[in-house]
Amino acid sequence: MEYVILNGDLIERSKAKVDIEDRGYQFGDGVYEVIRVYNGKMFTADEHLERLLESGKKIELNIPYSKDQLKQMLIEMIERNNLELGIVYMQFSRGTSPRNHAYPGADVAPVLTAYTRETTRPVESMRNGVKAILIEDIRWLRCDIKSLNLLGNIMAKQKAAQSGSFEAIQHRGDTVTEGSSSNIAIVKDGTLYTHPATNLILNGITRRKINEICRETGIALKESAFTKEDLLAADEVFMSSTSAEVTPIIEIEGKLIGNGSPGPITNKLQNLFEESIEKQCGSLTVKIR
Ligand code: PSZ
Repeated sequence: MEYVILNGDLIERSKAKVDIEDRGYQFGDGVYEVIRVYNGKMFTADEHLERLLESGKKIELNIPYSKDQLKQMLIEMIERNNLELGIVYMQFSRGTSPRNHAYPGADVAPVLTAYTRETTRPVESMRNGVKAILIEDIRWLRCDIKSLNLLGNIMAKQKAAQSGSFEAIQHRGDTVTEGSSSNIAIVKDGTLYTHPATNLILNGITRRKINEICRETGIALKESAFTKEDLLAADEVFMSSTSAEVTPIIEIEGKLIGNGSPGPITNKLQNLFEESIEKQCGSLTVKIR
């Protein structure tokens, strides 16, 4: 039996129903998070839950739980479902009320849903790298919010999938912003460049961990925007996300990055990222190398 969270309750999945006038369903009016689970333990749960509460504040959606209450609920669901390796998905919509663009009154409570899913680590693509396309970033100007509205992101990802690529790297004019569901970093002459945490990108938890690793280990880091030309001329390119961790990008729009195989700094960051997972969640059975 698989259990999910609906509002405060852990219930059987088949019994969990949401209303057709849920604002998440009708307007994409809500916020969400995806948290990785390794060895039955959540990785960087505090950071994800803090970002969820912040996303809520940014859209004036009052999440009626503390970080610790949310964490406790998720832990119970993970244990009940015996999830060892996978993800937790959690979202808050602004609640259910007769369709009207303006927010409902304070009497309407947000709707919380969460579930677990088993997923392995994508070790093949982490080892060998993936292909990407370039696409104009047509999203709104609050990409820092982890909103349920993902049309721009999913249309970009679909374009990548149709052309046999794994990720779509978005750019506003000449400036590279982020992937459809990942942050993008490049390495040039030993320095790592990644778009600063502004309104134009989601400040990824994986991105933050990688930046922290750079600072701790003396890898030169510049949180400054780079162009499409910089991207194509980079020595190394990688994407980062909760699911993809650090995944090398070895080809963009049919052009090889460097010699077309994952670079040394990317490999080093993968190893150090794995170490930080193991520190929090215990030994990984399947490793990148
Ligand atoms: O399962 C998946 O494919 C996942 S889990 C998380 C993501 C994809 N992507 C998160 C994300 C994003 O959607 C955008 C637009 N930018 C950056 C990221 C990376 O954020 P973190 O590192 O917090 O997952």
